[in-house]
Amino acid sequence: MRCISMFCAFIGFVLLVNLNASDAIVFRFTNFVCESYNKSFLVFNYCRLKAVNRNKVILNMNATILHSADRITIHCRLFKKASGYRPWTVDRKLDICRFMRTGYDPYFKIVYGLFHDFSNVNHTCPYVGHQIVKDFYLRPELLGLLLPTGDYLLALHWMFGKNAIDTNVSFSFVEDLLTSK
Ligand SMILES: *[C@@H]1O[C@H](CO)[C@@H](O)[C@H](O)[C@H]1NC(C)=O
Ligand SMILES: *[C@@H]1O[C@H](CO)[C@@H](O)[C@H](O)[C@H]1NC(C)=O
Ligand SMILES: CC(=O)N[C@H]1CO[C@H](CO)[C@@H](O)[C@@H]1O
Repeated sequence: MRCISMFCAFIGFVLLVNLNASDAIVFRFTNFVCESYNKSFLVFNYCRLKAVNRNKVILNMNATILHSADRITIHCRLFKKASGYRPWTVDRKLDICRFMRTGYDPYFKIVYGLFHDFSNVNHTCPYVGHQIVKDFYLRPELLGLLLPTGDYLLALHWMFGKNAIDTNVSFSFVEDLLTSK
């Protein structure tokens, strides 16, 4: 009897973990805005989201860099929505060329880990030509349970030397063990 109830508890645990990793977590994009402040340097051909189903939204981006870029910094800020977006724990500046050589920043490694399979930016500097992010969606299993439930805005301000661009991505992350279909 004891073995059977332990077995049941184990199966229950496995079911809970599986449920937790799929149905019970909603992690999806809600908005995506791109802006280039110097269109002789970089143009966005498109930046868009597409809902595939209720829980899956894919992100596509195509930008063209017209002059080879080898000095790139990025300012990453994460905001959490609570009657307007409030700054939330992540506010970092990063040297992209150094990051692509050494992976030196553990936080940006998480962000990069989420999308590098979906993009052709997986190489060291310089960057020139079409920069593509294709059919990128958020996979909760890669983020673990680092974030509390909520709506977020990840504001990425890029400087290519003196040329600036902004890519702002909003997403929602909802962890709810009691959700049923
Ligand atoms: C825009 O970028 C081009 C190409 O890099 C550069 O020659 C030009 O000076 C930039 N314009 C401004 C206003 O910074
Ligand atoms: C990206 O946009 C450029 C310019 O419109 C186009 O030539 C290229 O084929 C596009 N690439 C993809 C993968 O959509
Ligand atoms: C810089 C970087 O992230 N390079 C990776 C590109 O993708 C290959 C294969 O997926 C990895 O092995 C590299 O580390």
